[in-house]
Amino acid sequence: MLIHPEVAEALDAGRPVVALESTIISHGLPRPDNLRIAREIEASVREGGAVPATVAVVDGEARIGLDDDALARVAGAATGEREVVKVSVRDVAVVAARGGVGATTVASTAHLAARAGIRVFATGGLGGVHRGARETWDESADLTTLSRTPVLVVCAGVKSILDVAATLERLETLNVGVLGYRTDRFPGFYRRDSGHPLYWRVDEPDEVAAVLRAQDELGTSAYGLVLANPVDETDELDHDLHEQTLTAGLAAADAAGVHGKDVTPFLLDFFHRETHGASLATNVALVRSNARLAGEVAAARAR
Ligand code: PSU
Ligand code: MN
Repeated sequence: MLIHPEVAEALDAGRPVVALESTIISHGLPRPDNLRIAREIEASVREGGAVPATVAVVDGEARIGLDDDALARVAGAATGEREVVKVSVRDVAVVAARGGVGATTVASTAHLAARAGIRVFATGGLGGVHRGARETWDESADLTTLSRTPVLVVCAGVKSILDVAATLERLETLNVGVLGYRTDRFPGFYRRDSGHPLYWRVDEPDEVAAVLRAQDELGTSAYGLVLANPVDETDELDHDLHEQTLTAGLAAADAAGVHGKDVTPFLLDFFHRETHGASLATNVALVRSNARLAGEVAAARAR
């Protein structure tokens, strides 16, 4: 692991740091806008009061915090760059051993962040249980990884492409707590409300910091925690557009026979194309909002 000097310095001094995943850059957002957006996400962490640490594998090295050149490579902007691999926990050692370039998912980012001593992590949406999982067994490794990784993930819930109810049940089984930020409803990524209630609501970053402290004292910080932050009302995707695109996207994935780790990128790309950029605007807005909030929580924790 190579920790960026600015990140290492902040960690040593007990200053706030927020980890960011990179699959969202390589596979979740369209090129070439993804590089600019990746920089904006980092800027949002700084606005919140913390140092950003985007995580990725570059030339076989697990990096915690990327310089501009590394960020560009993960975004696929460099000419002649080989395919950037989507790297989950099970893949990270293989890509590292081969000297490859890989973008880390929520699962592998959480793993590497915790290993580097970073507690707070921001992303767009958590992976979860896919629709039809009863037959396909497709459940994101994000869930099992969170069940054994001491990290707080700030996200806008899980995407509506997933089986949200089943995902919430699995989080319960896996001892992963879910806090709603200024909401009593589990957010639905592009939409503020997935239709599912939440048990715990927090209204200030200090409250989240207090929960993290209590987790440490009680030994439940062995498990991850989710801070679910709904997208701002003004950035929400239109209700009918969302419903139509979701139905069409699920049918298209089925017809194309998309499997395994290609499912999530396929559906995100479908949304971005079919909504003519509307879902992309929502996606960017919610990630930036999560990054900023994660910065505020990390800062509250450092105080
Ligand atoms: N949610 C998004 N955009 C993304 C992802 C999730 O809004 O790009 C990525 C994250 O990296 C997440 C991964 O960890 O998809 C989940 O993929 P899978 O379902 O294959 O585990
Ligand atoms: Mn999967």
